[in-house]
Amino acid sequence: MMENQYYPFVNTPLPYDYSALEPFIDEKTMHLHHDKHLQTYINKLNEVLEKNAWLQSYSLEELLYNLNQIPIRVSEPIRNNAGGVYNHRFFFEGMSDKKNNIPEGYLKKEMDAAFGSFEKFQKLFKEAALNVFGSGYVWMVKSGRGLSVVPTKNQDTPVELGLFPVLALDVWEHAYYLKNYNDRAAYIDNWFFVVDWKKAEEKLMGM
Ligand code: MN3
Repeated sequence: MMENQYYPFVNTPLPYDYSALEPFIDEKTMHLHHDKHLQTYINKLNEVLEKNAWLQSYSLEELLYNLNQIPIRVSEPIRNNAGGVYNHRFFFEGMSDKKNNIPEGYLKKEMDAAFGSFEKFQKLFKEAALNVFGSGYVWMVKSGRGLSVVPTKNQDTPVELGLFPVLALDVWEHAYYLKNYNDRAAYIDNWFFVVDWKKAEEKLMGM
């Protein structure tokens, strides 16, 4: 489970060293991404909640799940900034220095049922990631119909769609331009080497 689910939000440390994902994702990008980009979402989320104290008892996921019950003046900055915190934490937690591991056990069984094979999943996921226009994420999510691949725009989350996220890939340019410039395909290929499939299986099993 993610730590620090309630206001005031703090930038919890990465679950690995900044250089742990080298050579696939570089240390400088990880510093920028975690310490600058995620920190900004945390600061802005705290600012919104400071001015709207009635929302301070909501967890991060509750804020996102209940967006349509929050007045639009507040729900837009919540969508962007609570989403930015949730999505980045999910993305960072889904990677590890266990390079080149593959889905196993229950996760493999569910993925094979949904996509046919790991190779077919990778092809589908990569296509979806390349097709995100502008900024956003690609997710593997669980719903009543099993696993599927779903893109989201900006800092929108699958949580507000009632979907259960298992795996996230951040395809905002800030996630890769220092290393891969505008080559999103190279970034996606590199990311596959550092996906923590054990963590994805834990998410799937609700652990
Ligand atoms: Mn990002």
